[in-house]
Amino acid sequence: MQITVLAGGVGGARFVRGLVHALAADPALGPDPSITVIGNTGDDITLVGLRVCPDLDTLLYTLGDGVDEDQGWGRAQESTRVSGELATLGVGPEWFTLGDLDLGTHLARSRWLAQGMTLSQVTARLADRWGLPARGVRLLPATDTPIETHVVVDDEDGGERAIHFQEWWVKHRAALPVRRFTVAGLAGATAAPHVLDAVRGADLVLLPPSNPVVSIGIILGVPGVREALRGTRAPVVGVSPLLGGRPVRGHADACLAPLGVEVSAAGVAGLYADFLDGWLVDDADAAARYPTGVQVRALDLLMRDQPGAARLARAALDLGRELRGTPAPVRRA
Ligand code: FO1
Repeated sequence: MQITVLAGGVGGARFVRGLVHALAADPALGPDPSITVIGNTGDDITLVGLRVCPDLDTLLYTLGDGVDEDQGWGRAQESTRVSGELATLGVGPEWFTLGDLDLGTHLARSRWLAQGMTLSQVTARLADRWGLPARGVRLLPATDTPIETHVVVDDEDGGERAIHFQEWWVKHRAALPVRRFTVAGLAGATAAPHVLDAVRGADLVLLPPSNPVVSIGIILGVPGVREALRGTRAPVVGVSPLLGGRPVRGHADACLAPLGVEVSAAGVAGLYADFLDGWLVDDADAAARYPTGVQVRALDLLMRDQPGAARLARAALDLGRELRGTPAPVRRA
């Protein structure tokens, strides 16, 4: 069973880990399941001369059991001696902390890129280091073309200026009103190798509760991806990132409002309506109106812990089976 997931950020990584656990615990869900994760790269930023890929690294560390569980990003047992020295030297933004172990990832990635490797090749090496293939997981960047999400905000004298997404997200905690998002490099980007095939040839496509604008939205903006989703024979099942009009985590609300999209599970489903087949929402949002043709299932949407993430992943797998016309496996009590 080929499952393809479009993911970014902490919620997406936790959902994918739940999916890995659900499939391992329940072989009836699909023979030799293989998961291809298409990771968002719009968050990427160059800092102190190093290429940092926050969403890819969050997926690597989470799926490789090396993530700082409380933060949801960065390495467990991390130290910040180097960033402390950089701060003393007045180098690099103080609002974005690069841990010592995390710097190892960025140094290796930057070195390999400088030697001419593509981001896909670099990501495959990092995935090997984190044992992803042994878990049946292939991690692909959405594109090997460098892209960056920038946020256009008001400047002091009534004009506007663009800041990097990470500055808006981390330094300003998404509190600066957004005029619009722009993604440098996206229009001319090429989907990374195997990305379009992973969508077209999937038995099931899943959209975890990642940010619909700056994570999933960026992946959808890579030329060819949206068309592949519209054309795939696989059911496309998504999980709402909003519960009762609020994001479970992060700032999806601050991203949707500037787009004029209703900040609700229904509003996000509307963003995906041209390819979405199934939509998991919280019980609190069960009564809302959803796009016609989308099968909606309500449940407790919160992933409180890893078993909770596996439960949510199982619900998505079950809805996918239902949509494909095969009954959900009879689960042991
Ligand atoms: N998030 C923060 O709130 N503060 C940080 O200093 C920070 C550093 C950081 C370093 C590496 C990395 O991969 C992620 C980091 N993040 C930090 C999280 C990051 O901003 C978000 O996880 C994603 O970009 C949003 O999906």
